[in-house]
Amino acid sequence: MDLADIGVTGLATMGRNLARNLARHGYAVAVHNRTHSRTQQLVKEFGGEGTFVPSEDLAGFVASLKRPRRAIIMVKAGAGTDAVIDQLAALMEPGDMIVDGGNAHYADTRRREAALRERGLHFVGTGISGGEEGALLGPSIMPGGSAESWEALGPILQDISAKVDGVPCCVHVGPDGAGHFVKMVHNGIEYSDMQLIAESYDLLRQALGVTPSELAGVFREWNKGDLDSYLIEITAEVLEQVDAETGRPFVDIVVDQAEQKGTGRWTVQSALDLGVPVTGIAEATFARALSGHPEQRAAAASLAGPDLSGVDGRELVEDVRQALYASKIVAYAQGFDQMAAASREYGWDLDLGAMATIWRGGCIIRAKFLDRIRAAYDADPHLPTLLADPTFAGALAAAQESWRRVVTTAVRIGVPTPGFSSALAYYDGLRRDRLPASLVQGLRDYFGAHTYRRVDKEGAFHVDWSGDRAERPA
Ligand code: NBP
Repeated sequence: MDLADIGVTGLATMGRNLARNLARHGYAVAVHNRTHSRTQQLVKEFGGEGTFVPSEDLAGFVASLKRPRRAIIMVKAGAGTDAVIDQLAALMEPGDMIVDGGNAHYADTRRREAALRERGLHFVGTGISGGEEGALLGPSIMPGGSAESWEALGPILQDISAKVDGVPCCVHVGPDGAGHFVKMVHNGIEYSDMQLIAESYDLLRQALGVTPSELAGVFREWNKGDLDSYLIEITAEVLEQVDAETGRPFVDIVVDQAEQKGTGRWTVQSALDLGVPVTGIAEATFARALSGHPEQRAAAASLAGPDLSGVDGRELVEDVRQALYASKIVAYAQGFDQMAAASREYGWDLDLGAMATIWRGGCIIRAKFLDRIRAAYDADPHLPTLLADPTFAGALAAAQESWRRVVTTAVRIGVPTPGFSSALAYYDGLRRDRLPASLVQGLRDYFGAHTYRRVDKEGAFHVDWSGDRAERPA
């Protein structure tokens, strides 16, 4: 039997397309799936695209791989992944590599990497973005794991990844769980991007009374400027779609309850642990949660609201464009802060500019905008916040009047825009000279003797609030 260069186990949508991508690039690909019919189907339908080496069981799959072995797992994240890792690890030898390309939680990846390292195996938790089409035509790939495994896997992964200006959308992100962490934040930012787009659509439709297909034209126009991105492009397509059965706009026949698979929630949970305010991602996650409570929405439907009329539509479209761009800058700044914080916490030494580079193609948040983020980190790799980069600071300055008008209008006519509002609050919070956190500290010292620091001298202090109210060093 010919030995395969690399293997894929788990041949549902993603695994099958990844295997085909590898085969189309000239690699001999070992293929396996728990239910063998999927493997047979793949070879039957796409066998002509390259060299596939099918196996009915995992032992055969492992035996068909060249040493050191490279096996990619593409199964449903969770217990299934642990089961497959255990079975593979039992069949492998020191130096072999197990790649998990599913959407695993980075903490699971850290645990799995440490356990397999003990056994001399490389475990490479890898973020893969781009959905079904990306997996086949070139995804953005975010591998973690050891430097040694990157040497053996990097060239193959870069080969099958998306390319922008000839640059592969794949770098070695960092050790252990770094790849899955970065993929998680990517997905969190994706939530935020979509929420901001949805708010733009909703506000313009409610305020101006325009049709979805008219708004498709607005998004198409926006896609020619600063907002040029995959998500804006497909927003125009979705808004233009008409339901064949009813003749109504497609967006009006879709149940308005957004689902989530959990990566947005993970991003927010991790941000809470790291102490990083990712308000854009949190609001997007909560907005989906709010939409998913029909019983509460029905009960609240008759609550009082303001009059929708009286909106001056002349400037609103451009104002919303500016608000969308400014809020997007904030969302990305927050996501990049979260990656920087995790990098410090886990010792990953993440190259933030490189993360922007590998998201430029293949993935869902691909956008021209990412070139500007990369340039910002090229200019200053230790930038404390993306908002401080001169290009972004200038864009925010240019947008802020529009942004404020949009939030004011939304509040006045009762259209919820949690993404725009929270992004503006973050912007205003970060730029403040003095924050009311000083009062919070005073209250904490009053009721809990939590102490405070002074602006004019070193040390911690406490006021004897229930006694003479004199300050004493703590
Ligand atoms: P699914 O997430 O739907 O998983 C189905 C695959 O998992 C099938 O091959 C199934 O085998 C296998 N599997 C399960 Br379920 N439990 C198993 C077990 N205990 N042992 C062995 N195999 C098991 O597939 P997908 O949509 O192709 O996604 C694969 C991974 O890629 C997931 O982690 C997903 O989160 C991630 N991902 C998906 C996308 C996307 O756009 N869909 C994008 C990026 C990442 P069977 O055929 O025998 O049931």
